[in-house]
Amino acid sequence: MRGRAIARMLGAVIAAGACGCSFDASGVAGGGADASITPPIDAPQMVADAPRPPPPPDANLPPPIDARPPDITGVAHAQHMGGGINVDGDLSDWDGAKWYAFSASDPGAHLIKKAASYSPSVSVQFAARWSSSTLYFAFQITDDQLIIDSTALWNDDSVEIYLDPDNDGSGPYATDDHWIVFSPDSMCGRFDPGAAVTVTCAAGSPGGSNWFTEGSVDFSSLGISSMSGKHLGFGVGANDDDGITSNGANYDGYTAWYYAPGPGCSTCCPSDPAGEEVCDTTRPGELVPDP
Ligand SMILES: [Ca+2]
Ligand SMILES: [Ca+2]
Ligand SMILES: [Ca+2]
Ligand SMILES: [Ca+2]
Repeated sequence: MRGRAIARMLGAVIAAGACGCSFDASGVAGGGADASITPPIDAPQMVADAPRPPPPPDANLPPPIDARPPDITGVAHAQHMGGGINVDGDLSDWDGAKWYAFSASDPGAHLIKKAASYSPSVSVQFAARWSSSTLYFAFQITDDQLIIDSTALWNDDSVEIYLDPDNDGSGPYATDDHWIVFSPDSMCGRFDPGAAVTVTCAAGSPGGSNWFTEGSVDFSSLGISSMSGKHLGFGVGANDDDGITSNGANYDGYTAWYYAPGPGCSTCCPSDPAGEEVCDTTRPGELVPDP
């Protein structure tokens, strides 16, 4: 189940609504290889760039913010919003946000299919903002079938984020690295082995099988004091349950907004040789602040 052991499943799910709950989760456990998973197809390829000489050292410059150079194709900008966002399932306070989009049917999408017969059929728009104390995220999901019938949030229609606050991209999840899932029924939870995070969420639907949600994560629970000057390791994924696998017991397709090419961490995801952002921090992109 692409690195997601059942041991993670319970206990870390909270009913959200803007409750500001803090919660903990059981640790990540490895599992046996899942032969039913089709390897990712057409992982995006880096375009080689001509090597450039490093700039001369400048004693007046601050040290690099992080160890990993930003990749323009994997960088999302979070806009500053002094008054913050009201996490109430009403996206009107996201007017003017900078939205990013990805789809399971994008050419070259990093797509993992749990069900061999899965037809790529989910697309996501997301945006991020930050205030003096909080990171906010909003998601708008277009889907052909909305399915919520499992205990584990990722086995239903859901979206998820990956946060590596110190952006070291070191591979295995450390205590500060987080995998947070948001569901269409205003549930959200963290399923990484690290320290607890404070997360809230509230979802809604414009009709049909489409849905949206917004959520918040407190800086203090991420070990940061501000987004100013920060580059966070950051990724977004979407789980699409279309009722195929075990009549909806499992997700049917997963796709990521950005999946860093390269060998990844060979030992981070024992149940998924390809490596996944839920267990390998070398895969996500970055979240950077707009002033
Ligand atoms: Ca709102
Ligand atoms: Ca679908
Ligand atoms: Ca399900
Ligand atoms: Ca679905």
